[in-house]
Amino acid sequence: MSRNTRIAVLVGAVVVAVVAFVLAKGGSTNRATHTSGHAYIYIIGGKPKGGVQTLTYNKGEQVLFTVVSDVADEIHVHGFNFKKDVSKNGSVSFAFPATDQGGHVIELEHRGEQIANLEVR
Ligand SMILES: [Cu+2]
Repeated sequence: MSRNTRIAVLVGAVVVAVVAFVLAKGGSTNRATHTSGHAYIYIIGGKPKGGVQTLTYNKGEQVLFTVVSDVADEIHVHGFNFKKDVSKNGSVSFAFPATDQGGHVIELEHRGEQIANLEVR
């Protein structure tokens, strides 16, 4: 290898490492996104598995999601202001038309824990 080739290989390796780092970092900070259809939110120890995911629906679509929880609480869909109780190790489903555009917090009401973000666009 010539000196220039060696430098090129080194630079290439650094670029690959930086890109891998940025992708890995982006992967951990970006929230999981679910677009349309039936979404599932799993609550483990009172926290959403995999972090707070964003459920994205187009205006006019049917919002449909199920919360499976290992703790008893009340599920509150802000904005739409729907509330349903979930029992320990139970599940509850919500189905309603996506009428209100914008971001709406879904939370475990009693814990004040956000479990998802409902995005209507
Ligand atoms: Cu609330």
